[in-house]
Amino acid sequence: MTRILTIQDISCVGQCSLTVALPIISACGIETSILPSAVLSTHTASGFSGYSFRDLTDDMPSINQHWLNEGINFDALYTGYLGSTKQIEYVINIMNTTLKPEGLVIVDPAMADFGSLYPGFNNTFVEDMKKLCSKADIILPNITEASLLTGIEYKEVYDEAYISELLEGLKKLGCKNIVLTGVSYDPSSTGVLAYNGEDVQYYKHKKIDKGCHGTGDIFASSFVGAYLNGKPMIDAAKIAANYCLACIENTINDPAHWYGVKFEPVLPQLIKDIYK
Ligand code: PXL
Repeated sequence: MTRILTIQDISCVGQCSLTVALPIISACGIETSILPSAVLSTHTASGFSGYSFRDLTDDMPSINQHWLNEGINFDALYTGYLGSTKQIEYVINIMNTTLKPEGLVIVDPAMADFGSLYPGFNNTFVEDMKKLCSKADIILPNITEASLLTGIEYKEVYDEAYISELLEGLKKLGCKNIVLTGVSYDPSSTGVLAYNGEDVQYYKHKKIDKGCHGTGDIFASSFVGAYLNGKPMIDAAKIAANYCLACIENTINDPAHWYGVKFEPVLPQLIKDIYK
C-alpha cells in the first residue's frame, strides 16, 4: 500500500490545507501521514480577521529525526501551504532523507491567487519556492503562482501563447511535469492543463463565477488521490477538476457556508471516478 506524507498547515476552521488533504487522500485508499507546518485558528483569506498562527518550523527537524530513528519512510510527498522559507529547507531535507529514493514528489506552490501573494508571503518565499518546485516530479500551480515563479507578468485575459510562455518558463526552472489550474480562454469556461515537458493536454469545463476558498487544496488532494491510484496526469487532473466543480455546486446555494466548500458529501463521486 502507498504511504504518502503531506506537509502543510492545519487551519482549524476554514476547510483548506490538512483538514481537506487528510480526509480526501485517505478516502482515496492511501495511507496519509501528516506534518503540520503551522496551526492557525482559521485560514488567512477574507471573511475572518485576527487569526492566530503557531509556527511549527522548529518542530520539523526533530519530527524527521524521530522518523529516521524509527526507520520510517514514505513512497510519496505532497506539500501545500508552507509557513516560512526555513520550512522549504526542511522539506528538502525530508525529501533527501525520509522519502524513498524513487519516491514521488508533488508540490502545490500554494502562496498566491487572483494576482497577489497570500498575506504573510514575500519575494524571498517565492525564490525558495522556485527551488522546491525544481525538485518536484509534478507541480500544481495556478496562473498567479506560475507567473510569480517565472517572473512573467500576471494576466487575467490571455491566449494560448501566454500559457505556453508560462509553461516554458516553469520548464526552464527545472519543473518536470506541470498541472496548471484555472486556465480560461473565454468567459464561460475554465480548465486544467497537463504538460510533461513535451505535450500539452487541456481539459476544459464550465466556469462557476463564484471563487470558493480552499478549492486549490481540494483540487491538489483529489489529484494526488487519483494519480496515486494509477491515473495518468491529465485524467487525474480531470477527475480533480470535476470533483471541485461538484463541491462548489454543492455549496453555492448555502450562504452560511462561505468559508470553504462542502466537499464531504461529494466524496463518493470522487471515489467512483477514481475506480471507474
Ligand atoms: O488554500 C491555501 C491556504 C492554506 N492555508 C492557509 C491559507 C490558505 C489560503 O488562503 O490561508 C492558512
